[in-house]
Amino acid sequence: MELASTVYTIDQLHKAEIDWSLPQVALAGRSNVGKSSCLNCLGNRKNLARTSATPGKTQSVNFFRIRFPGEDAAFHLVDLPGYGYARRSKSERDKWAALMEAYLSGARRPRTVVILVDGRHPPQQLDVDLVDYCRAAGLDWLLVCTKADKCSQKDKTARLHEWREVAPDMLLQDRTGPLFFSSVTRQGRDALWRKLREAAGVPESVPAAMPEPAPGTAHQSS
Ligand SMILES: Nc1nc2c(ncn2[C@@H]2O[C@H](COP(=O)(O)OP(=O)(O)OP(=O)(O)O)[C@@H](O)[C@H]2O)c(=O)[nH]1
Ligand SMILES: [Mg+2]
Repeated sequence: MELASTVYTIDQLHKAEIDWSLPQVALAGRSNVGKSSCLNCLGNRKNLARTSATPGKTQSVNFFRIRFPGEDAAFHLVDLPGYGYARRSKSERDKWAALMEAYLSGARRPRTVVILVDGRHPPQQLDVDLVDYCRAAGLDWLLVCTKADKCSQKDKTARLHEWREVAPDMLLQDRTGPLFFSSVTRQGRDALWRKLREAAGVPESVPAAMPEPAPGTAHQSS
């Protein structure tokens, strides 16, 4: 996994030398929900994407190129700046909204938006708005509940019910409900990788069928 491009403005988005032939899967969610930490956990790296306890750390759209050892297929995992950080000025929020709109509705938009929400809290209006936006824009989306290490079983059950209520269409994509993920314990990491690959259209290769035993070597029962 490597940082391929960083984009701060709509102008840069149009001019950036990004390999647009690769599928893109974007990580979106409120500031501080753990998008950049999730990316670092996926990539087994500490500081590939910059994280911070102060919300509003990621201010740019960051394209990370993913390629698996021994495979030709590649895709971009895209770390997005978060929304809902109250201490941002109106002009900063407007700039964020314009950049998101340009990216998510442009011709080079992502295939799938992974919507990260904090597993400790019920659905927030801004998260539901993003789900609605994806629906209206015809973008595939999937839900990931972050900070699972801080979620009790009660939290998890509650989230499952609440999100099924808010987004019953989630069941079409995701029969088991939201995925719980922790970048601290790495819970859900393998499952998330599988989902990301599926979303990018580069599913894990199915192991080849077991080779036929060579003649004469088959076990003979006596
Ligand atoms: N306990 C716990 N803390 C987490 C987890 N993921 C992230 N954090 C913490 O949450 C804070 C925010 O993490 P970031 O990854 O920077 O969040 P972000 O969504 O990229 O935030 P912005 O860039 O501001 O949009 C940091 O202090 C992280 O250490 C997690 O799975 N468990
Ligand atoms: Mg970030």
